[in-house]
Amino acid sequence: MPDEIGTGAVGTIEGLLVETRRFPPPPEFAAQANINDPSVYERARQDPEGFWASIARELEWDQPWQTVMEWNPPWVKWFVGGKLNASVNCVDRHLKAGRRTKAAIIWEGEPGDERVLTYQDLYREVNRVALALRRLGIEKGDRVAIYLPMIPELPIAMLACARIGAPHSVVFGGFSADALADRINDCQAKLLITADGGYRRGRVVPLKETADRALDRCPSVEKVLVVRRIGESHQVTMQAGRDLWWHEVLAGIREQYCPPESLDSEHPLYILYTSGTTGKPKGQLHTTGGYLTGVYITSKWVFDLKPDDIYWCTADIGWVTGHSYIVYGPLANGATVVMYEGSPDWPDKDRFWDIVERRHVTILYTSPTAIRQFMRWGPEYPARHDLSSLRLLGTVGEPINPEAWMWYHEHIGRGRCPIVDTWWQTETGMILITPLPGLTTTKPGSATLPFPGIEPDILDEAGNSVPTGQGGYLVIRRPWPSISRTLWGDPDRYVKTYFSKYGPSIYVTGDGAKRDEDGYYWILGRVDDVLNVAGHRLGTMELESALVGHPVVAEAAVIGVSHEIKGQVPVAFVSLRAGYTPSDSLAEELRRHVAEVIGPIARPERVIFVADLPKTRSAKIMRRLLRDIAEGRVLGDTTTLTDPTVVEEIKRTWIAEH
Ligand code: 6R9
Repeated sequence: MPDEIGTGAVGTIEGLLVETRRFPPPPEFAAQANINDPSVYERARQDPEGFWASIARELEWDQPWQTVMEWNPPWVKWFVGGKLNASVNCVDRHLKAGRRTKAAIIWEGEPGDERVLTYQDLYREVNRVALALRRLGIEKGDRVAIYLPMIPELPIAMLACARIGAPHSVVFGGFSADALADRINDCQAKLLITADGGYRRGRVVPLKETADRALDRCPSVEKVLVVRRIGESHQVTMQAGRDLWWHEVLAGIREQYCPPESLDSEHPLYILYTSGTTGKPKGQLHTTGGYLTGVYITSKWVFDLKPDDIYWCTADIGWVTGHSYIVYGPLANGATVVMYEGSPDWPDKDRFWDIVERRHVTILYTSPTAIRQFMRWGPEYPARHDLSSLRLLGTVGEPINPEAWMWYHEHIGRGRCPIVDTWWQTETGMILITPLPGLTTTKPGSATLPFPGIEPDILDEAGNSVPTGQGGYLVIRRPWPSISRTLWGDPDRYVKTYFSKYGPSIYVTGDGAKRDEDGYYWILGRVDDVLNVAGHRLGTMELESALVGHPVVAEAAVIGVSHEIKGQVPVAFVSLRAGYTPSDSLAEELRRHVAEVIGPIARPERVIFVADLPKTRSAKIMRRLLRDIAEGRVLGDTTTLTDPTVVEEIKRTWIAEH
């Protein structure tokens, strides 16, 4: 979630960590992989537009496009003149292809209830909800806000919106009333779809009550559709004339079929807000044809989706990972997806492994934050379960520290499964830097190579490509089909944020990266997370990986704190694995360890032991808040944190030690 990128800092980010382990694709995996011909890279390089067009042709179009790509930097359009519908591609198409009785969604609620929807079931529900939306006055182009827990009605509602051409804006169910109201008001949604509640760690999350508080200041919302997830035990207030029960509205729908809108390739599919570290959230606008092409092919090639796979992405649909890799990508491939409502430690810390075992999950996609949490809980939880159904593992969301990668490989993949470390952003819509599991030799901690057709580069301040091994700004030099087209209602901010540092044809990601001698990419973290020690710009990522590489450390966050002489010095916040206790000698040992692994300039000035680190609900460590604490500032926005008490705790520790 990039924010405006500072242009003041000069220098380069130094990549110092060296990783020598290599994991070539297992031969049996490579032999059966959807993509195992390396010439695909060259083919895409020689004719990127032809490459993307050949992929787009695998989708179902009502009308073919005239122009593959129209580029007036920074503005781009894909498959111009083509018409299609995303819900037809994710649902109707599979009925014709013999997948009527195949499970589309295997859903598990936190309390243990379950629902399985075949493609036929999904088709029926999407059509009926689309008809209901039309009956409620929603027309093509109207925005629909969705604030739901992880229940089947969430993907159903999204696909129903797509069917009638009403862009949806999904707001993560953990967001506050203020965050919800800001998003609804920014996109001027006409309808809100919510639920009486959802389950999280055995408790009810009162979504309707939160929505009611938000709606007090959302004049654009005319109607609210309420799904009954909890029922009798959790009463909600229904406002007459505004609020309607989902099941009651659907009971009144007699027809079975809602003709899909035939939409321009560039018709808006959805708006999804990225909460930056400053300023108001940015409404990333994704459109139809290009987005679907990108998520379709990355799902097929990166996750190697096969007809018999049981694919589970553990993200919440409220984030882009859920949009692209629970809903649109896998369903466009006719895959079976697992969807889980609740927390990984409910009723116990082996819930994920229990789901993998019972559902015979073959492909698992999760985040480094989750993996580090599992490491901390200990290998005994996965060890209780038969995980032999797994054949491929993926991660996304943050740089994965090599030690977390190795743990995932050993304790979850049991040494057998390739790991795909996928780098991408809400803005990019699809995975851009990633291994292809049948082709790429992986190195723990590297997202490896650009996906075919993607042209990244790493630049210094002046815009020159940096030499091998040196860090710089990660950019993308040519458009790809699923790039966010603009920020809703704020095109100037779009240009300023992504297309001003190096001119309008170069997309600036906001991440730092380096390339090694094999051309592999190593993401060094957000450029605003770098520190500058005596003129050396260091990515926080490498210091953190060095710390996580020490056997006592569960998680680490490193920040730069002002220092009279050196400019900045690294300060490390560290949480320990179960069974270890903080001590001065341990702090000293960790400082020495970092100096040994990376070099003396990286030695943390201080190591502060904490119970937990502040993380956003999209599983990213919020280093900005740690900097605020360390430099004695008033804490910035904390509404996106998983657990706001964590920062208060750290603040107390910090003050006590000063
Ligand atoms: C998909 C998603 C985007 C930011 C991105 C980067 C970080 C994501 C990563 C990764 C290193 C990976 N990020 N995947 N860093 N390796 N494999 O997370 O989107 O929420 O918009 O965040 O996440 O910093 O710029 P989003």
